[in-house]
Amino acid sequence: MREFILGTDWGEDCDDAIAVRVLARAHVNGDIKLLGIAVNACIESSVESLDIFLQNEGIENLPIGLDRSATEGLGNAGKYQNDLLLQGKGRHNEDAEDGVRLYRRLLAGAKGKVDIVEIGFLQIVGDLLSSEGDDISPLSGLELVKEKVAGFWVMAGRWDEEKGTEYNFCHTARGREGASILCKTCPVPITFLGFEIGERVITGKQLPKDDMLKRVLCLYGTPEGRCSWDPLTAELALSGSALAAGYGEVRGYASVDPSDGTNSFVKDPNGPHAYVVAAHETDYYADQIEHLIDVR
Ligand SMILES: [Ca+2]
Repeated sequence: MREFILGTDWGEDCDDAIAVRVLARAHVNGDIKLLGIAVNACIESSVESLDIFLQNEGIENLPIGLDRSATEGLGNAGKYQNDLLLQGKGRHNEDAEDGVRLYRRLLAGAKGKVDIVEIGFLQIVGDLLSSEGDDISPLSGLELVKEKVAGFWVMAGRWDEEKGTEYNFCHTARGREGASILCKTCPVPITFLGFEIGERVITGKQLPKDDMLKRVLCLYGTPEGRCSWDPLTAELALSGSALAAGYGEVRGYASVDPSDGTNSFVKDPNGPHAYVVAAHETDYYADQIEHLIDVR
C-alpha cells in the first residue's frame, strides 16, 4: 500500500480542507496509508482544528507536526479554524511534534517509499532537505529523502508564464527559501500543479449543508465552491502520475528565486521536475473531486 505525508498551510484558504478530505477518505477506505500531516502556517487553533476535522473524517490520533515559527503573513488566517474548535476537542499546538522532526521520524520509520504531498509553504521541506543526522536517524535529510521518498507532489508555481508568481512560492520569506532549496537539491522527482490549473476548477458546491466541509467553505466565504488547487494536487498524487490523473506534463528543471519567489522552468524531457497541463475541460477535473469528497 502506498504511504503518504501531507504538508499544508491549514489556517488560510479552505481548499486545504477539501484536500485533507480527499486524502483522509483514501486512508479510511484502505486505499493508502496517511502517515501524518505537517502544518506549515501556525495560528493558535492550527493543530486542534485540524485534529477535530480529522476526527470528523474518522481518523483519530494521526501524527501532526507544526512549524511553530511560521507566523508570517497570516492576516487572513483562522476563518474556519476557530469555528471548528466549537465542534469538538482535539490536541493542541503544544502537543504537535516539530515539522522537520515529524518528516524525519515518519520517513526513517517507513518500510517502503513514501509520497509527499505539499499544498502550502515549503520551508519545512527546505529545512528537512538541509537537515543533518540526529537522534532519529544518522542520515541527512537529503539521504533520507533519497532513500525513502518516491516523489513530491506540489501545489505551487505558475507555469503558464515566464517568472510566474504564485502564493505558496512567494508569500513568506522562509517559504521562498524553502521552495528554492527544494527545486535545487531534491534528489527525487517533483510534479507541480500550478495556479493556472486549480484556478479554473471549482469544487465543493454539491456538499450537503450539514457536512463539516460545507461549513468550512461557507465560513471561508465560498459556499458555492472553491478553486481546487489543493484537492487536485492530492488527487494527482493518489493517481500516481500526470497521465493517470488526466493531465499532460512538461518535464525539465524548475527553479524558484529565493528573493521574490518567482518561478522559472527549463524544458528537458529527461528533467527531474514536471508541471501538469490540462488535457480535458474543467468539468472533468471537478467531477473527479466532487466524487471523492461527496457525502457517503
Ligand atoms: Ca494550501
